[in-house]
Amino acid sequence: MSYFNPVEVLDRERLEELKLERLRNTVDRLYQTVPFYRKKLDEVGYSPGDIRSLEDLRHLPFTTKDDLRENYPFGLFAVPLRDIVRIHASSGTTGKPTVVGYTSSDIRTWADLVARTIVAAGGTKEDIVHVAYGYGLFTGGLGLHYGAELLGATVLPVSGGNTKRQVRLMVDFGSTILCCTPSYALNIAEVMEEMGMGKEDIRLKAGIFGAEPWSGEMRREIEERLGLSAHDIYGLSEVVGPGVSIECEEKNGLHIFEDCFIPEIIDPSTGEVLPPGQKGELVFTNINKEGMALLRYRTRDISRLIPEPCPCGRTHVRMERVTGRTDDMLIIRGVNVFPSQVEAVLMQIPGLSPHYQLVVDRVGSLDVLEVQVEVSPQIFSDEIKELEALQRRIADEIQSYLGIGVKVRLMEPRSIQRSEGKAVRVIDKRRI
Ligand code: DLL
Repeated sequence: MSYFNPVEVLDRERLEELKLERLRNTVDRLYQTVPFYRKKLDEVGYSPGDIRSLEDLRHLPFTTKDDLRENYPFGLFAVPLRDIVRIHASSGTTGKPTVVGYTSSDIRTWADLVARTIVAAGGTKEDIVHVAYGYGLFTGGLGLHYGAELLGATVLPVSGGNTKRQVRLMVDFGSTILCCTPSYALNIAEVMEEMGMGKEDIRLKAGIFGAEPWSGEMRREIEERLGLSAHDIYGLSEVVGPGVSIECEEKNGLHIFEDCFIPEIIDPSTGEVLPPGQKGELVFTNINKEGMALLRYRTRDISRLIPEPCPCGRTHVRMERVTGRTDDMLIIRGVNVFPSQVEAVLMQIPGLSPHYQLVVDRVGSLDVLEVQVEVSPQIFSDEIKELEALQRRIADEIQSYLGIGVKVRLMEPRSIQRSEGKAVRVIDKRRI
């Protein structure tokens, strides 16, 4: 196994010491420098020096997205603005964007984290890293860019969109690592095939895909069509951006870089910390960030921690891939459904394409879920009878796996909008 930073294989005892020291420093510094945190910490009776063990973390207050919005734009920064060298923001579909600031040392730490992820995916300085995440306020493009440069790889800062050009560059320049959302990776595969090319025409060996949930079935489809090994990368702008965690070659959970972030899993309804291995909401505390460090940030992402050691040799704890968020869980007539669960069912049925959308509506007082999925061109030219049989099969399988009745609509090939960044999987008409 190769790794980028020896801290990735630090023995657990020393890692725990490092975490405790950094946690202490962070909390004391925030208490001194961020009025929002001083107030919150005063409310729980905290005084500097109170953190004696990592267990004490659970007595500290949570931070939420609303806290970031209420302190818009720079209220949570822990250093003067003159020390901030970069600002990113996540657009969010409602309300004000959430804003994050980085000092130059934060930018170096972040690049180091991302370099670790590229190495975990098998990358070296010999690679040509094709960055098709969006550049801009979104952290994906610049995040991967700085990490790949620090590693010493050759970076292609293509950004998202203009998919034919992506394919041409990939062929002409011989890109070996593709970084983009999994839905965009499929879009690229599709356009490449339409241009009359296949995986034998490109040199991709690995993909670093994240920023949205995706299923294991989707991974197999991307790996097959692009001829690469796909790695899941996780992160969120509030905490740093991409580089919070990554799948190693074992592809059995994502290593969280604990020298920078302390993860917890809580029960989203009570806020209680759950025992190791249980599923719940992921919470992160920044312990190695100057510009803006968050205490117990509630991500709304659902996962569980995998405490068992990983055969790859990295000592940092793993998290299970994020399959949904507490706020994109659909409740259909009382049953909890995540789009990724529907995706997993759809992708096991031959003749369907991986392009789908879920439309939720309320008819009278009843929630109705319509699953719209594209069929392959061969299926599309089949007899009506066969299409109806396929429709019934999809509805039956969703009923038996997820326990809900759905309406299924088979869509013409290429009729569902393709993603260039984060895919829109759900259209919820109930709120409109
Ligand atoms: O999406 C950062 C990122 C960029 C991660 C590139 C990976 C690659 P935000 O725009 O702030 O930041 O969105 C963060 O996206 O809370 C999750 O809900 C979701 N998300 C990110 N990575 C994954 C993943 C970037 N691998 C939000 N699997 C997070 C599932 C993911 N969901």
